[in-house]
Amino acid sequence: MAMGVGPLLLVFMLGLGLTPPTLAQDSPTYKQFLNQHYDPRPSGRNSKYCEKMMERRGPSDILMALQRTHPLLLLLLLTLLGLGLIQPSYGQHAMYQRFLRQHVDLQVTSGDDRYCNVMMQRRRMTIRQCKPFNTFIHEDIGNILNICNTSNIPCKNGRMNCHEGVVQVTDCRETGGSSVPNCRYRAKSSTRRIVIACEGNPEVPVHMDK
Ligand code: PAX
Repeated sequence: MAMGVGPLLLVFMLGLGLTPPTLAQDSPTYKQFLNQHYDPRPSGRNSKYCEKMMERRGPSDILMALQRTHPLLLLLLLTLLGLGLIQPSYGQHAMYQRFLRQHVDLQVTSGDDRYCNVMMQRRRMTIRQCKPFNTFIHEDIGNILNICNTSNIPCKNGRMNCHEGVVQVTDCRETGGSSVPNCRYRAKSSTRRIVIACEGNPEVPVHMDK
């Protein structure tokens, strides 16, 4: 049953030809490149798109940490993911982080016009344009997360992932005649009903609906 060298040589040549692309596709550098520079379906080419994508795809600590992680740890991570014991979602995590940045301030219980002027700038909502309206919630994060555990109600866009609760807030509304970089706001502090959209498992807030 002697096998000629021909077939072996063919397998060897195919291996040479096929292996590099496969390795390249698995390469963390290649994946990072795709994450940072590739978007097959852009939702727009304006500043809002850039801001959103930079937030979602910007330097990812998670990705970099993964690249340094030992393969066995990665295997463990994948096993846990497979078993459904952990369910992280990078996009969702970014949306939750954005919600915290834009809508949560535990430092105070109410704010005046000056508060809005400072906070809207500090929380990066006055970079390319003055965000017209924004609510800061002054409530423990546990209380805010608990709102996600209340019954589902319809959101403005018709989705059924909204929830309501009563919290202390400062609503910041842009005043007429204000413009970048001197965005000016009128504050209204109150204890009021808010509606937030939540996603994930466990559910976390990702959008302020009312
Ligand atoms: P957003 O930009 O509307 O939504 P905001 O707080 O910055 O929120 P991208 O990828 O950017 O499109 N979204 C949802 N995700 C999950 N589930 C539901 N139901 C849902 N609805 C929207 C942030 C992201 O959440 C997505 C949405 O597509 C975004 O993802 O309010 C305008 C802004 O004013 C704030 C909230 C809005 O900014 P609008 O036009 O909806 O009335 N705002 C509004 C506020 O701060 N306080 C308020 O009381 C109200 C009414």
